[in-house]
Amino acid sequence: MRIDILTLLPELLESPLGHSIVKRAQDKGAVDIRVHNIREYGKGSYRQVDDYAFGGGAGMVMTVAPVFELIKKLKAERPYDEIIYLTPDGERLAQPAVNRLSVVTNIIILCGHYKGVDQRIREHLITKEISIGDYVLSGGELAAAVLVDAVVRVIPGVISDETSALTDSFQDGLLAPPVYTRPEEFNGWRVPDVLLSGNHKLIAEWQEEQAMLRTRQLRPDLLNE
Ligand code: 6GU
Repeated sequence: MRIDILTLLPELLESPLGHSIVKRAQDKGAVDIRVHNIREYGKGSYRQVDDYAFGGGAGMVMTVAPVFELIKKLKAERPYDEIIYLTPDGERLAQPAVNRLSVVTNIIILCGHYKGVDQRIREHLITKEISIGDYVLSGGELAAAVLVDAVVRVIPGVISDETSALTDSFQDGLLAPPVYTRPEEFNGWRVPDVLLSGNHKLIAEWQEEQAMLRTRQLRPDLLNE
């Protein structure tokens, strides 16, 4: 899978893409992530990439031309399955959409800044608009890091223990059950006996029950869909 991220702040993406599972996935060749600085496609010697909004109002708006040129160049090199714009007014991200994106070949992710991008970019170039939740971030970069992390970890083969990503919270529509590790007792706090029993059938039943209990308690909305 190839992911091209278009941003005015490439530095913001360095650390999230350079560690842990996302880094290992790149090292393995499971994903090829390229970060492009939109400013390199800006106009004039100042490399201008934003301008005042027509009709007034607060804040600068990202201009069409630099984003257009960059997307045109990329599209000439390969076909893209989706060109995603990250914006608080997009469709709220959830696991099913993450899973679908993890099996496509090429995507572009556009990070907006300032007051957003000229509407004509959204109308003519973007195929999908995604939000990561009902709150406003200063720009799309942190949302891009979230989206890429979520997608990359479910690309088949990225997590070595094949079942690991499949047992995440949300993968079966439920929250994940609690987990424990050594020691069996700390400070008088004991690990549930069933997990030490060695009875795999009983353990699986307990985990299912706990997942259901947790979901009913913490996220009943997940059960009513
Ligand atoms: Cl994708 N972008 C911004 N700027 N804010 C957000 C968001 C995205 N998702 C939630 N808030």
